[in-house]
Amino acid sequence: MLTTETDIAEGIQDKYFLKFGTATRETVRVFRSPGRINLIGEHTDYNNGFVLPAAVDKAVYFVIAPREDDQVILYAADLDQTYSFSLDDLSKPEKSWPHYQLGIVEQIQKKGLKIGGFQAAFGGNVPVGAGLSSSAALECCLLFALNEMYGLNLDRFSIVKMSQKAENEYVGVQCGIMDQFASAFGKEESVMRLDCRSLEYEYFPFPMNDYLIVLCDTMVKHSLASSEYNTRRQECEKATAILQQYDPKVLSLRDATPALVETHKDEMGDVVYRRAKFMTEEIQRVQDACDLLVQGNLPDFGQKMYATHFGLQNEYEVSCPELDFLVAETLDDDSVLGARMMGGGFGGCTINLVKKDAVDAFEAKMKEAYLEKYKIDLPCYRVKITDGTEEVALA
Ligand code: GAF
Repeated sequence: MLTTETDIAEGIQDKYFLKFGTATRETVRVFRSPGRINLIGEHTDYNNGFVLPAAVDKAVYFVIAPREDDQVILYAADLDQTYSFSLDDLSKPEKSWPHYQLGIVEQIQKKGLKIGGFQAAFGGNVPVGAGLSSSAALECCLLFALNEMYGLNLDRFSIVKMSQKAENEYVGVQCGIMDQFASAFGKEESVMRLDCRSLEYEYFPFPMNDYLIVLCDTMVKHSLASSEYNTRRQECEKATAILQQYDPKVLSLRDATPALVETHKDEMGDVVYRRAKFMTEEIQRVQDACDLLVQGNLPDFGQKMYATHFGLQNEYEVSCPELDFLVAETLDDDSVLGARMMGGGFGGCTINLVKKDAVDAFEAKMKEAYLEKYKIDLPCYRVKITDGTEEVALA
């Protein structure tokens, strides 16, 4: 862990002892799960396609100890709020932050696995609602911790799948598998190409020697995000059903080509056609981008990122004016290799690949432009690629 990360984890541990006292000092343990970035391959996961994410040095931490009763006491250290429940009553509270933890406990019970009560303080530095997937980090972190504490014998694949199910079934967001996978399987200085159908994955070195990854946070948290997300899923399913009539091997858009989509354009209607066009191109783009990475061709890789953005903006329609503005601002900037909106869309961050020696000037320019246009002080995060979910040893 980096020094700043250790500081954050220690801060949460201090809050744990203030809240719960020091009686559990012998049994308390600390776990970390990172947020994620995604270089390319957006909305492809629920179409069984490819993604290219990485875990970053912004993470969620759980400081946790078992209890002898069946009570769960959760202390959200950053909010200074507590929520308690009993293991035999997982009803949904109005307050939304405990939904993730309740969802994890529900998945454990659905698998017929046994845990006892526990008490935990959690928090961290993943910006919430910024598209870095703080929710997946929260889910993976708690499940990983309970797996270690109660010897549940779950491997990382099960942790990923159960965390995704907690989000689908308890939280009610129909997300794909990318975020949980990236958080659990992250590797320092590497991006991972994940096949979201087979869950086969391959790491590609992504050392930040000459370039840095900078996230620019629009500070827009769009209320359309989850309803439009579900609509995009349905539109892709419609396209799949149409194409399947002509080629039974098309079980999802992963199995279709841009040429097949073009052939059946009229039957799909304009909206479904544009979604399917973007999706089949984007799935191919991830493969091409990985070839470019292997060749060390970052300039062309950056151009692929722009192509993804314009597809998400015009064909998939999940961007927003603030994201489009931030990407457009980089177009005539020689220090930027590539930029695009990242994650589900309708707000959150852009991801920018920026020449290292120009990062200060880049951030200053972006902040000035955003302030002038939207009267918002633009947060910029320089992220490092780190390992995935792990137990942390604090001094
Ligand atoms: C969100 C979802 F949670 C992911 O599964 C993925 O679909 C992403 O949006 C878009 O690529 O983060």
